[in-house]
Amino acid sequence: MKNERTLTIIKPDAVRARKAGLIMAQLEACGFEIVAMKKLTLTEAQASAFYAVHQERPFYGSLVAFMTSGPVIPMVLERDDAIASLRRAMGATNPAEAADGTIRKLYGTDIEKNAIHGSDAPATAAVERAFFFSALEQG
Ligand code: 3AN
Repeated sequence: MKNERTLTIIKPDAVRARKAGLIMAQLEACGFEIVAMKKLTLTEAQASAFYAVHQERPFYGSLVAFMTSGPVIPMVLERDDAIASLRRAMGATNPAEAADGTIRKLYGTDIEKNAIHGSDAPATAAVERAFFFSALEQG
């Protein structure tokens, strides 16, 4: 889809490791425009709500604790086929299985602390963009 938008989050592990700038540069080199961006620390309630789809999974509590452990940098990204392109640029959920050169391979630590989030479908991208950014902020 032309000029598609998606939501990414630079996760607390990558922010803490001061890799946010490198990740943004890599995303821009991949052709993404950063349409909106902010830095914040999620509350437990906010992280629980964002990952509600995973609430029955055994890793949910740990994931929420990780995502609230420090600041995150959510961004709205735009390019053609943004959702699929971002998933490719991120690499597999488990950094050990991610392709060489992908963001998770380069900056992820393990399957939980994997540096970056990316929406997985148009419906979730719309919900996740609205979770962090108002219509005004997204232009
Ligand atoms: P992705 O982020 O690649 O779409 P999801 O949606 O399956 O992967 O998982 C959401 C997040 O939950 C992951 N980014 C990761 O931080 C965490 N996660 C996924 N699977 C596991 C697991 N088996 N153990 C711990 N954390 C996990």
